[in-house]
Amino acid sequence: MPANLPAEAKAKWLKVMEARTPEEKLKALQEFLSAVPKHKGTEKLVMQVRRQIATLKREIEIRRKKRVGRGERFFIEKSGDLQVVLIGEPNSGKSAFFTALTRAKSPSSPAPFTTKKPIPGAVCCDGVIVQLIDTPSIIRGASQGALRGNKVLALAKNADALLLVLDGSKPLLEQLKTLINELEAVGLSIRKPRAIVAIERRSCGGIVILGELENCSPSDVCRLLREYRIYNALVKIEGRARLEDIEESILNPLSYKPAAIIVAKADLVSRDEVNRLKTAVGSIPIFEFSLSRSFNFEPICRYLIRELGLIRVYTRNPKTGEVEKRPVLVKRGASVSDVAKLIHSRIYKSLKYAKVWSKRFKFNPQRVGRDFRLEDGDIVELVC
Ligand SMILES: Nc1nc2c(ncn2[C@@H]2O[C@H](COP(=O)(O)OP(=O)(O)OP(=O)(O)O)[C@@H](O)[C@H]2O)c(=O)[nH]1
Ligand SMILES: [Mg+2]
Repeated sequence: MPANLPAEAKAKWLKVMEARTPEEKLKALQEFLSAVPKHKGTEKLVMQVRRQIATLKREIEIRRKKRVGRGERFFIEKSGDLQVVLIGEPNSGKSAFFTALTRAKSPSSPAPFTTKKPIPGAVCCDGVIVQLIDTPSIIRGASQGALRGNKVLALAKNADALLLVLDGSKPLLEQLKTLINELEAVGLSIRKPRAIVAIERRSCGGIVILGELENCSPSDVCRLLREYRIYNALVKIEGRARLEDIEESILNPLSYKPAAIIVAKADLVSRDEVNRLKTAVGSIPIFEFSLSRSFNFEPICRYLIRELGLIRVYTRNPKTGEVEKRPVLVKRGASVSDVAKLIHSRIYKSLKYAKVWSKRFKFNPQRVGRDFRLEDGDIVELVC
């Protein structure tokens, strides 16, 4: 223990030593770290504590996964094009929202915890079928298993996207904070990171970096990884990563889960509350829902598709000229042959060219080759 630490930090260190469970120890270490002054003299200590925190988080996550595996299963098999899970505190209005949008029924009542199990339903938007899942409510401590919240969070992890349902009759930011904290505790972030960094540890081969760096060099990254005793790894970067993004992915690896916010019971919400929420969430969209008004799901669907990096491509039958109402969802940047591969291996193999109808063309259709990159909303006729 360095002698020059302030008394507050020393007292917090005692708490670390007294901690009995990994969760207590993690909390105590985090509090200790925030009490340590950050300067050259404490650099090593800070690094060491951060490493301990990262290891503990990994251990807790492994134990939590084992716990989730026990007892009744909440898992719901994916169907349709996207699986979207509702997450919210008790009585926030999830089931009322779910029942208004889908043909499935999920009882809604003034008593909290009415929903006991996840319930799937479906919504169709522009031909895209979204599987919506109503869930039991979560409370603070859900990630630690409170009221089986860990199972609901496991559903969130498996989903393609989330809708965070906030009760419009209650303070909105507090609810959002609880939901974000619980999601982050299981490794999910609803904020789009500047860069997505994945570090795959390997047994040999040194450090290999795939992707772009900003304000740092590959040797800075290697030095940083060595400080965390990572000598062999594949570092995959989507976007442009700074050194702090790489460090964050070691200390607190969060995976991005696209999400939108639903302010339910909008008939009871205060405009000030909504404005405060808008300022706080930045680019995450907010939609207001009330049982007394109709609701359009399409803007949500379009937003989630975009955030997931997908595009909708509609196929046209060459014989009948009919355009399929259900689009094929493919990764942004997909080519004509990627779509052909999804439809049938025979079509993929014998594909000669395609005709494409697109908003970006002056004249439609245009004849294009296999490698032509498609865009959202394009209509494609595959010619074999
Ligand atoms: N005024 C108003 N009340 C609503 C609205 N939507 C839901 N409620 C009421 O809010 C209460 C809770 O709604 P639920 O849909 O059951 O909420 P939940 O999030 O599913 O709650 P649990 O599953 O019990 O945790 C019910 O009494 C609903 O009638 C709304 O738009 N306006
Ligand atoms: Mg419910």
